[in-house]
Amino acid sequence: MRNIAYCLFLVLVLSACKKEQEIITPEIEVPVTTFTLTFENVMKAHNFFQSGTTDLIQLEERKTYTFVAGVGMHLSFVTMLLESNDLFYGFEDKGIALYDENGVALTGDITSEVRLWDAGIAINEITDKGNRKTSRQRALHSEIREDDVIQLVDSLKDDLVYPRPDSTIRLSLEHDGNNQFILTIENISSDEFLNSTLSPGVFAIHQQNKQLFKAGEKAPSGFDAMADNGDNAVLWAQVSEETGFTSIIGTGVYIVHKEGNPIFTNGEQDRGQGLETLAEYGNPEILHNVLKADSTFPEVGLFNDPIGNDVLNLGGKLVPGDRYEFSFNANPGDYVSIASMLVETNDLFFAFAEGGLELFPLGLPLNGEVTNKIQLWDSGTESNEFPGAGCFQPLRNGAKESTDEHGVVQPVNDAFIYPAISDLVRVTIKSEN
Ligand SMILES: [Ca+2]
Ligand SMILES: [Ca+2]
Ligand SMILES: [Ca+2]
Repeated sequence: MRNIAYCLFLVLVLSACKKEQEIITPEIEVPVTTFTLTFENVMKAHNFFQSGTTDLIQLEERKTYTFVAGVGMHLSFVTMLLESNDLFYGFEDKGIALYDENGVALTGDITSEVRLWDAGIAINEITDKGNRKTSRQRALHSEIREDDVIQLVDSLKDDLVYPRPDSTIRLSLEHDGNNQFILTIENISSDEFLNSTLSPGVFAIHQQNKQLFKAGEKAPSGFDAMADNGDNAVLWAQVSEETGFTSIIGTGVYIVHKEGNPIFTNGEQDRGQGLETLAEYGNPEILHNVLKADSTFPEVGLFNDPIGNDVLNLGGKLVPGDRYEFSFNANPGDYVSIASMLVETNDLFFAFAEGGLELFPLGLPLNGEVTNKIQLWDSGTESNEFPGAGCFQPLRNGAKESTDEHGVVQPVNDAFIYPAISDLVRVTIKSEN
């Protein structure tokens, strides 16, 4: 229902005339303006948190790859066995869990997790000697296509003998005690079983429900070029496109106010009114109650009812693609301030610049996109970790005690890289009266 209220607005007319002249004070009715603010999560729901390429690895060579991963994340990789038609190494198709249920990182020799897969692209031939050069394979592939699905070589119904993974490749993991891993891939193949180079490949860090490939399905198109001539460029283009930071956004609080900073002051410590809980856990209740208790603020509210495809129903939190919409009344001279957590961080929140958003610039009600007025703030109450992977961040913190930052509220300024604000949220405001 359209909310229209009216108030009396006194216009004071200052007279330059003589004192005894009567001051005219006409009463003019000025309608209260209703604003609707839309706060949208525009992040891409990436399949992979991090990814990278692996090199061509010759006999007796070893290569290392560094990546960051948080509790709950999995590692997948793919490298073709060049002395074959379309065989490749990987883990089980869901990847391997990088941490156990107690949050302990997987380290040491993980070769026993490696599987030899058939990409289903080419008919397999004997792989015992070095007569399956990639140049010849290309010709074979163009004529004979297996046109089948990815499956473990163990389940193939042919008479060929395939080398065990641990006779050809060795993988190990190191962990720095925080969230950085080093993966080592070593080519240990020999004439005894199969002497083969490992093709340039791809690795990816992802959640449990994401995969680099799927058993029983056709190989992704990039597998073709890898099987043909060890070219990982097509697969890498796909994987890197699907890689990046993504996050839900916490339920938030809004407040209409006059000039000033009702929620925080740039460069000063958090006031202890609930911003810490909002910024660290995405819970705005305490801050909302504190602001609501102050009768000088007639318009204080929560935004916690996403519009869109919130099938996950994460307690009102905002998944990529969804938006909040909320309305409030305001008069000339009013500002609006908001605060809402970027959940895949320790204590970062979205807010307008200090002092809020001016709702009547030049006396006219504000309309249009205001994303460029939004900043990502650090509440200074918890030490920052790698965005999306830190063990004290809400989706991974379990019962762990976080580290107090003893800092001040300020625009985020740490060692990590964050997407541009316009790649995280889109904020628009619409007025009517
Ligand atoms: Ca095959
Ligand atoms: Ca912080
Ligand atoms: Ca804290």
